[in-house]
Amino acid sequence: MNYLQIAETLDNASLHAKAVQQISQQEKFDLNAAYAIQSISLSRRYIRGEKLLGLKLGFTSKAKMEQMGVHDMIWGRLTDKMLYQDQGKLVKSEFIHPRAEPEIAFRISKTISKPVDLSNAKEVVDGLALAIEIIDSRYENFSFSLEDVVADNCSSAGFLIGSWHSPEKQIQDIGVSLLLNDEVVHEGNSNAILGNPWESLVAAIRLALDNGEKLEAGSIILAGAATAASYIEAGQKVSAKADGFESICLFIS
Ligand code: OOG
Ligand code: MG
Repeated sequence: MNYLQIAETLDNASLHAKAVQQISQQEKFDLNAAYAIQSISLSRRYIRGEKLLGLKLGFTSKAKMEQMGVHDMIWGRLTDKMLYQDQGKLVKSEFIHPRAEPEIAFRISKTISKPVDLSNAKEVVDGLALAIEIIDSRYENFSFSLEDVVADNCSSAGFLIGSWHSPEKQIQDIGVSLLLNDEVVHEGNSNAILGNPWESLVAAIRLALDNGEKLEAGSIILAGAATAASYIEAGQKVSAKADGFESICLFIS
């Protein structure tokens, strides 16, 4: 299998907003190969000038696993090109078949050099925020195997972050929802994320350390959606709400 070629195919699919066939339908490959392809495709982005801003976890909730038919936690990378402003605009034609999902974001306070657990996770975080993630699988029909989606940087395509709050803010057991044109389309509870969204931070740090990925002050981690995702269309306003947080939104054109 030619990792370089597959990374190029996926990167081009994203650049030109044109879906490609699942890799797994052409060739068998394992998760190690998938993460290697992801890493190469990210190198192409870095060469074009994109900066790594942080990491995202995927399939940390049952709602997401069931929607996509995939049952293992995955991780991908977020770059500055993917970042949108709250109340900003997203041009749908720059994407293939984008979906939105509500997320919780952590901001790292200092360079991470060792794993954390639930008892000390807060010590490495200086901000918590509500976020929306835009996912856009580069595969036809938004369908993929676990290896396919990992190679495709876990469908990462965009994200926006609301205002940052103190790490003391409650993110456990809070209602989270996604709205299209101010109508709730998906509702969930933050504890759907690994039983406690802080577990996502613990897992992301472990994965980053295991994979030699740097987490420095200011890095952002998306915990994984607590609800299923919704397709978005031009003309829509997409918002996320969570108890205790100001709602955030994006306008699709
Ligand atoms: C993969 C990305 C999953 C999440 O929050 O679970 C993810 C996908 O659903 O295309 O971002
Ligand atoms: Mg997500």
